[in-house]
Amino acid sequence: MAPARSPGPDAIRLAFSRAMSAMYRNEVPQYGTLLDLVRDVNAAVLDDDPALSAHLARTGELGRLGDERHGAIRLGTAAELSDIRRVFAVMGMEPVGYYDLAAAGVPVHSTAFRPVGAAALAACPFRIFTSLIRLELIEDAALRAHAAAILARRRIVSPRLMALVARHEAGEALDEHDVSLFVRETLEIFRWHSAATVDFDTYRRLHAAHRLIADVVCFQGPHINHLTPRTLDIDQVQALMPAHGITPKQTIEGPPPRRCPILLRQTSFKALEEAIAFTTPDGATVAGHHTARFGEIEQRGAALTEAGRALYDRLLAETRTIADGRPYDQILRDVFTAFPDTWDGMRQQGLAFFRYAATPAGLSADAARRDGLDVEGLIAAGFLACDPLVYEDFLPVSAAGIFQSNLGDGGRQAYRPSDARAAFEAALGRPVLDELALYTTQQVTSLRQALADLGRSDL
Ligand code: OOG
Ligand code: NI
Repeated sequence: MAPARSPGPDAIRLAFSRAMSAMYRNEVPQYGTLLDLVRDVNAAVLDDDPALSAHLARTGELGRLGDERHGAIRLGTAAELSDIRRVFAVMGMEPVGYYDLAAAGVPVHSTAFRPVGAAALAACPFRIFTSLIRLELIEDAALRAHAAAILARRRIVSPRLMALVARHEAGEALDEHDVSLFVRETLEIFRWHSAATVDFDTYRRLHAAHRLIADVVCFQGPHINHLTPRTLDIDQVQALMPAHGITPKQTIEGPPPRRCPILLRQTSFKALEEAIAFTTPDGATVAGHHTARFGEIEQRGAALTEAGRALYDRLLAETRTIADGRPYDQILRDVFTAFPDTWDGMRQQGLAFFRYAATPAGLSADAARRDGLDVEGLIAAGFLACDPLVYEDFLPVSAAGIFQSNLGDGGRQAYRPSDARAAFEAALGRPVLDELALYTTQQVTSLRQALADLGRSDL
């Protein structure tokens, strides 16, 4: 008998990402509307801009665009974070980066689970922004203990799923049947539950401590709270949303619109007020409501180096201190004129990461013409091409803005700064990967290969 085919992590991730999208489309109709709008705008942009199309085809982004999305979940305990890390590992998703949102008044800290290699990213870049609630930030000790006790009772990952994960960890290949079970069981973790696991009074008290705490503690599991498609023109989608019955938040988070896009621009909208059934101590149910799920779109640009990121952070901070009566967008654009807006400028100043490749002209040129040129000389001569690496991660200030836009008033509180990263990594069961190191590796590997192709291993 021929051995059963074993889908690899990329195929499992793609299948899961599609299943998640289908489930969310069913649960949140506005998400479906948004997907259609984004697809139409992307098609129009590609039609109008052949240079952009060619660029995206060269970098592998065109092929993945229709399936590209990120989601977000919020977990309650260290054990949940560790279990989820093991489940996501089956799909080739690793924790990248540490985001301390408490600094921005939101009682969570987070990482992004995503694929890391160039081939895996091209196959399916599905990412999940994963937050762990920080109960230690609840001031009322009795309420804190109550919340911890409620969370200690729930299991978000089924024994069947953990058995599959354990087989994967033991080096066993999962066959088609195992994989479809894996996708089904994993999807269950993130499904919406319209019945709370607590009585209304507990919900109300936790809600008063912080809405996010109620969202995490009072339900059966960590429902997916948004799925975000990638658009090629966020300003256009934002402008078209109202005509499709969607009201976006007022400002787009992140950098201003630019000729050479950098990092990540995002905007969100409130999706639903959900009817919830709460229990009462005598077993009856009471009707209430809760808002948790929303919609979001993102536009991705180039990954920035440490220097580029420092410049971005400085300009963004400067923008936020100016209140001179002009609209925020205009101040943002003005302040960001200090950030070079050409690929050559950003490369020469070491602000963005690039992927390098030898060009056909470079490969066929005389060695005598290539020798003696440095990297910039090879680029100027047309022997070496480079494309910016797309930013695959998230931005803490933007994430705080996305959280807050869906929390209503009182979403921001003052928390004392702390070094919670070590506790987060201990809960996770491993350190998070450093995103700058990942981009550096991609850049260095591609440059080394390109120079070797040009016979210039001396550089
Ligand atoms: C996550 C908010 C952050 C993003 O895209 O920056 C986020 C959440 O609301 O759970 O998704
Ligand atoms: Ni998001």
